[in-house]
Amino acid sequence: MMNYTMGKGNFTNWIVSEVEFSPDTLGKCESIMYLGNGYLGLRSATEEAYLKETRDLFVSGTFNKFDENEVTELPNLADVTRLDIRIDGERFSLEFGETEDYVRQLNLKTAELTRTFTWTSPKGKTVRFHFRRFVSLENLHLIGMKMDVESVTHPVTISFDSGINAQMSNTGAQHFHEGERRIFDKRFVQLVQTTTQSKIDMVLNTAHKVMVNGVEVSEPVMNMDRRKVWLNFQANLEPGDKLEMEKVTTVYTSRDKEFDTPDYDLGQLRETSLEDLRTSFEKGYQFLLEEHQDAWNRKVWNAYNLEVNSKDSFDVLALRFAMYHLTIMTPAHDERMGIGAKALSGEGYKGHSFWDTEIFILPFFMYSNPEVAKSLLKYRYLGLVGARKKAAENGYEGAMYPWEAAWPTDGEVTPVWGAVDIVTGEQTKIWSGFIEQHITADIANAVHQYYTITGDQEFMDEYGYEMIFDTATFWASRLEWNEDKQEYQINQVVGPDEYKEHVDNNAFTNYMAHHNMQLAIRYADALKQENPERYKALNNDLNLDAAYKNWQSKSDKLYLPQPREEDLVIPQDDTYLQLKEIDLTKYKNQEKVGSLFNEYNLEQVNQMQITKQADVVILQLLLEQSFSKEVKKANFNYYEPRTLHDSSLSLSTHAILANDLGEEDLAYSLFKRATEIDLGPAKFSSDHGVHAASIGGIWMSAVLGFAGVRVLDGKLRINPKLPKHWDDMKFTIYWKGQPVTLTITQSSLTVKAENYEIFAFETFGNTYECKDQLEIKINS
Ligand code: IFM
Repeated sequence: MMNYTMGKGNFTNWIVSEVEFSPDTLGKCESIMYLGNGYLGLRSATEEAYLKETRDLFVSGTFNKFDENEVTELPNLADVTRLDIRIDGERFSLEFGETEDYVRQLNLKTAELTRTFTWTSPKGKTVRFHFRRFVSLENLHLIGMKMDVESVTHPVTISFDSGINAQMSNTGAQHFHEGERRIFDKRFVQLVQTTTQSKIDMVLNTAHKVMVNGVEVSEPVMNMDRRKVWLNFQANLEPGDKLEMEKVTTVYTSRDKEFDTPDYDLGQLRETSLEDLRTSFEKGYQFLLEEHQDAWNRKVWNAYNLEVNSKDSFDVLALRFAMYHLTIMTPAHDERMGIGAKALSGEGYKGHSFWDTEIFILPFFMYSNPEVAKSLLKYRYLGLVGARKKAAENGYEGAMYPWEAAWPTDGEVTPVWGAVDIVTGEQTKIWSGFIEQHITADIANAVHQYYTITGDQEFMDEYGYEMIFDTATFWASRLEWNEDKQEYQINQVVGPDEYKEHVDNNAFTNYMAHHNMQLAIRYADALKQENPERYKALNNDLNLDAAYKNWQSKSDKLYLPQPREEDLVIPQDDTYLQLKEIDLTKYKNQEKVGSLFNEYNLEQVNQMQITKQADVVILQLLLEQSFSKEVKKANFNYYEPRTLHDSSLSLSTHAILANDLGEEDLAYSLFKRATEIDLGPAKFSSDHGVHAASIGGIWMSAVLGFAGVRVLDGKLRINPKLPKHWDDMKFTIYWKGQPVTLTITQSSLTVKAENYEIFAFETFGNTYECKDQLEIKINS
């Protein structure tokens, strides 16, 4: 059971707590309380093992393909968190005996996980446990753990096994060769393993310090087994005695930038990682934790100074939860890596990146930490290799981005088979990898957004233009000419609404493809004028002169579904509005997403006006200038009742649109639902990992939604409309490189140019110039 209000004093609204243990709902806290730093992701499984646990440790970018018939995935590394504890010979488990005062907490501010409780064994011996853990933001390779045990009622003998356990898998798929184990100086345990196909070496080192009442206990018993190396410690405790165990681990891989070089040497990797462990171990848990906490303050909380005063403190916690997760999910250290749809918190979606990054996560970084946004876009630039491969394989030109991406050069990695078809009993085919193509335009749009917000010309020259041009070339080759209608169309696709497969002219896809080609035309025109040398070079590589003619002639004739005359509704695709309708009440009120599939299979759902997630509605957010307020309202009102929000990407989009449309109460309630996707009380929704995009959506709902921050026609626009529950909010965004602090109340907007550089913005139709600080009255 969750509790959200246990944080007191400096930690008010910083603490997520679990106050009752249940061995049947382990996935929830394992995921939402996971620890990481963008390099490592450590799922928060309990120290003692349970049947339904999922114990995962990932290193970003270390993809491996288990066999020919499976797609590449992030392998689950050896585990260092499990402790097999015995009290007077009885196995410690919360499934036996009695537990009191159980609290597990993730402190978002310090990024430390703690767990405390008093346990009385079946034989009546009471001990008090206190576990602590962090994954360092200061040293990305480092994991710190601590266990304190106090005997309360009886003299007891405590024994525990701890080490490195590589008897792990990704739900059965074993990604590593057996490897090599070694214990140095009876203390420093090392495991070296190599992935089976990508041949990435991983080195884990761990060391323990075990003390009773401050005195280190004698040498442990050393053990090795197949894929496992561990130490056994034993100590006698009188009532009041305290055992303290510190365990420090380092993780390095041959994919780390500094080792992924032509003169790579495994010996050097082992040496460096062991040396790091020896040095870190000397510092001790508390010192390492303080270094880590300083890093969180410096890099995160002082940098992302988002403050909200809400009558409902859960809102504040949820925004902090979002920023915590946005930090730990992002491999900011390496532009060869993207963000997984389940972050680094679970095996769901195999660590693959989707459009989730560009549409739902990048806005946070573009406005709050543009350097990280750049790194994430460079990942897509490196992905041009895979995108060109995919285009060529499908008979197209240019760059066709994979629906699911792993290592940048891999190309398409979407699995082909999915969940059970409840009618046929067969596996459902996943069509997204073949025909969910809008991601290509989503990425081009993100490049454009990044450039508009940051003005980063160097990025455009080196990477951005090429991405926008070659994606436009893909679309030009993808369009199909309809002779009868004398127009281009895009047929046989899946749009954002994945409940409609093989549709023609999905509005989102057509508009975004058109936008992609128009961007290419605009940028090519500008580049010819402003940097003819660069244009010439790109023209040589990409045959731009010919491509330009294609973009122009074809985009002009691309069919863009228009609002119907009678009700202004834009057809989601050519057939949607003619499909039958069913009563969706029970699915709209469902406890668990996807309940529709208990009664229908996808083929049947394909024939009904049921939308999985924002489709036309998200189009109206991304290309908002293309649609009038009346059209937006009509489409929101038409599609929302038909949308089940069965994808976590849906609610935040609807919250933002609802706020734009003046439906403030609805907007706030949709925002609340979005904040609860992972953080809320639902027990199983995060089992396979957190919903990275929805977490980005929480931030978007606040900043793009309630604060009304947008880029329109290349200009900054700020139309705030705070929920009634919020007294004020304050945050800093970067506009063209300058930090700009916005303070918003129910009746005013204050804009402060932190570097005193003059800039213009628009608020409710008026243009302002600010070079210092400006306060504007707004109507509440
Ligand atoms: O990218 C999303 C998609 O839009 C809906 N299904 C889940 C994917 C990963 O989050």
